[in-house]
Amino acid sequence: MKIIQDLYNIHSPFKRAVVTIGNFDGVHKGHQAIFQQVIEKARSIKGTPVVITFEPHPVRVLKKNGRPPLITLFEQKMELIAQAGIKVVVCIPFTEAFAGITAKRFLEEILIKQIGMKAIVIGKDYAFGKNRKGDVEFLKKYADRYGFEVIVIDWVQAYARSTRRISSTRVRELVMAGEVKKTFNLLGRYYQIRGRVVSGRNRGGRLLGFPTANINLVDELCPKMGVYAVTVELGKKKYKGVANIGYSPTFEDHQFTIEVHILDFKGELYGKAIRVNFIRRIRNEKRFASIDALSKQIAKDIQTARNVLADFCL
Ligand code: RBF
Ligand code: MG
Repeated sequence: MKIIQDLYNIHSPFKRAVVTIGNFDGVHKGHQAIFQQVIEKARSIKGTPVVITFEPHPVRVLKKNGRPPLITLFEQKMELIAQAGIKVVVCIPFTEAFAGITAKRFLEEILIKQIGMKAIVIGKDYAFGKNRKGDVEFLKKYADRYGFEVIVIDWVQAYARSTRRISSTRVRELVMAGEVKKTFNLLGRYYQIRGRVVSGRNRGGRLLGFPTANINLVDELCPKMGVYAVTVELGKKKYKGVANIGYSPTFEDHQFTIEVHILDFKGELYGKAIRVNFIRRIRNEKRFASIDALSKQIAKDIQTARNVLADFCL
């Protein structure tokens, strides 16, 4: 998949571009369904499946204090879109100036001239451009003049109504409520965080007998505090693990940490890139009367995680 950063890097229109536009945070099943339509249409006209997305997320620009934690940061979002089978992603840097572009200019100058759009797939509620003028009705009005087809998707919504609306907001709610198991149905995968292993208090191994890798998160959605069964990815290798998110209230320093104990693992992790998939919530974080009591509980958590993950092929 080709990732094109900014519009000036498009040197010529794509061959019969079939386009969809959106933020696609989380690349959830609703997004995936839209991508499948784009790909199918592209196949039928021997064209190019193209996703147009924005970076940073528009709400971060439009709402001054709004920094909603993201479900997928840029790198993961691109990986997931590529996995879906999209061939080109155009990332438009979202600025206040860009937000002011009218739907008509966006259509004529960007979608038609630069991208070479021959079909567009959009959800029936979607709209782009200044004051959200670029909706389904708008697109249909210009379809003949500019020679493109409008494919409106409403069954994403229909499917969602029968279960519960699939939306990035719903995914965020579930993750923040610790309901990581349920996110699987919306994402088609488990919720993942990515980060680097940073140095912690060097207490886990020494004091408790369970060394942990501490992870720094930037801008990313963090599950509710507590203990989880997880899988861990280090480069190409996968492991089982238990994660603790919180302030370790048994101790006095009250620092927020996301830490993972990797099962059956020995080795140095500082500075390494790490990915953690949240499979099941095990319990709330608690304050223990003694370090020994905490150690015993962690040993039980590890057993719980082993049971939960017993059927997982890594
Ligand atoms: N610390 C607590 O104070 N309360 C807990 O309930 C707690 N549960 C944990 C569960 C697991 C599986 C792990 C790996 C750690 C847990 N911790 C908990 C954090 C522990 O205090 C921390 O790993 C060490 O203090 C090292 O930073
Ligand atoms: Mg640690």
